[in-house]
Amino acid sequence: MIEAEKYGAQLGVAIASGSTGAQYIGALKPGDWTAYANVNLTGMTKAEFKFASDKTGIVRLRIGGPSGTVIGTLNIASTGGLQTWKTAQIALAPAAGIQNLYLTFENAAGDEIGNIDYFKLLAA
Ligand SMILES: [Ca+2]
Repeated sequence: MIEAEKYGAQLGVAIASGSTGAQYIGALKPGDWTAYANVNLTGMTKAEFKFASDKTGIVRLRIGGPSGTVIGTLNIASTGGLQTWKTAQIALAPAAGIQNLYLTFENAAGDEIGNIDYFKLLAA
């Protein structure tokens, strides 16, 4: 599991913690990003995200940079609130080896898209 708030670098995001004490990233606006260095993608076919949102939005998982190749896309719909957490799995495009992973965020109106607690890469 990769805690979203344990990034190595970021632009524009904030770390917060909820009533359970779990930390997460928020203030996820279009153009913002987080980076996670040296993640082994060999054999990984899916990713699971834990998130909470009161809006719709898109999270893209990229390799190499904030404009890098997209290997997975999570479409967020409102979970019912910014502390109403859900998990969802997405398919990953094949990408082998140790890579620098980035999360980027999109919302058509330019709004913040919610909060992310963690993501996991899954081999099956
Ligand atoms: Ca977390």
